[in-house]
Amino acid sequence: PSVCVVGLGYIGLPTAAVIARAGCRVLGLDVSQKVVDTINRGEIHIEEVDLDGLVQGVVARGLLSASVEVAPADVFVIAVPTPFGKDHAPDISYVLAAARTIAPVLKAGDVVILESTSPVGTTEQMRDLIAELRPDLRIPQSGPALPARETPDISIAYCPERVLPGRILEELTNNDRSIGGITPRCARKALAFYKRFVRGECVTTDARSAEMTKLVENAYRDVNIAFANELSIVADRMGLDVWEVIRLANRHPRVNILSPGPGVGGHCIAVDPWFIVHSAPEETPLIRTARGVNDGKMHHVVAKAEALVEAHPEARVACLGLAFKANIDDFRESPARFVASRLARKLGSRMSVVEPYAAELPIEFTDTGVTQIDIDEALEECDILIVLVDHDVFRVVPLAERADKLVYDTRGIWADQPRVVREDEAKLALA
Ligand code: SAJ
Repeated sequence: PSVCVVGLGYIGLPTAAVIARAGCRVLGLDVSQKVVDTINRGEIHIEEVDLDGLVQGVVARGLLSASVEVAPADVFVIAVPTPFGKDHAPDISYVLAAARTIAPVLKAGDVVILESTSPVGTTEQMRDLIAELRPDLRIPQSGPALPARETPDISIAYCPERVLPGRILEELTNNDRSIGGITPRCARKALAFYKRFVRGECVTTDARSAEMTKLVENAYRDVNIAFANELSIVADRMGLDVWEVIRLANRHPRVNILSPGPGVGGHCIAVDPWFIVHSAPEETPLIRTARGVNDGKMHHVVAKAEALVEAHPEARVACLGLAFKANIDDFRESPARFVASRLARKLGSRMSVVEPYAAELPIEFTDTGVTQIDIDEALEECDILIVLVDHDVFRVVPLAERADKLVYDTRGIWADQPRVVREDEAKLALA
């Protein structure tokens, strides 16, 4: 089939490339002419492992091209952003805009699949909009199937992406997929499409269940990280090493505590739980509290780091990492960046940042006096090391090279290092 992928961002572009690699002719649609031009040159505008070579290959073979203009296709895959607006209300306007864009070129037999993370009911809203815009087409209705002779012209389904940044290409092919049809027939049509390029198992369900599944996956992770973050704050208060406690507890066959950190970043885990809370505000005290715990952890880390640097006014300070997680160059919604920029305002030229994945420091560090140095310079020049991201390049620094440093390791990468800041030290510092 010919395929049109709407939205060529972190999910859309890799998805378009993987579908093209499976031999389908793919048109990628984006609102940005610049993005379209970049892709048509066989280049990419985002960083993702092995994506450059793949896109170059499928563009060169004529299997993938990009455009700002929609064209007819057999399958439409929508992968546009669904941010939240005021009061954490989900904003599905990009999804509806995508439906408006494709509606004029839809024809009988087409399959429309929504992949964007969406509040429950979005696929039906998209269906209603298409029905309104194209009264000439028979659009599938939820509920009991139509009589056979009234088979709808269009199939509509929801199939969330669930890939991990940094492993997108691998997970796009190998992860299982939940495919939720507006009707069972819609789900089967979408299933046949995913079977072309997904090696993982494809499980069919209804659209609303598939929508909720995606939100639940990320809320589950958020709640579990919140548990770890809360433990780390409790351990600070009790003067315990949280890493030691977690390591020991995880030896229990049915316990698997995640890792505390400076907070939860990225564009999914800190966002998606709000979609559930917004749909059921009264019934979601746990999910809402978890969000609060994870956001609160950033402030806890700032306070603790400030106490440490204030206790050592002569010390030079290095913050290690700005990315939202390990080994990637994505600095948006990053708790590490939040903490470092708060400290920068206070410390100015006393502070440096080590971030091997950034060519230069983000805008908020301009005029603060903070410099960017590499890890070796930090080990030579700085007395206090504040670990904010667990990049592998930091992890491999041996104890001997940091033995004379004061370390605040928010990620536990140096949990072997006995000189983590304890509550008693912080109290001393505050006194
Ligand atoms: N984090 C911790 N402790 C942990 C694990 C993560 O503090 O033990 C932090 C990370 O440092 C980061 C944030 O949480 O700041 C999120 O990182 P992540 O690696 O857990 O997830 P993302 O945001 O990169 O990708 C998630 C994935 N969802 C799940 O694992 C349930 C991915 O599979 C989804 O496709 C993606 O969200 C998405 O697009 O929704």
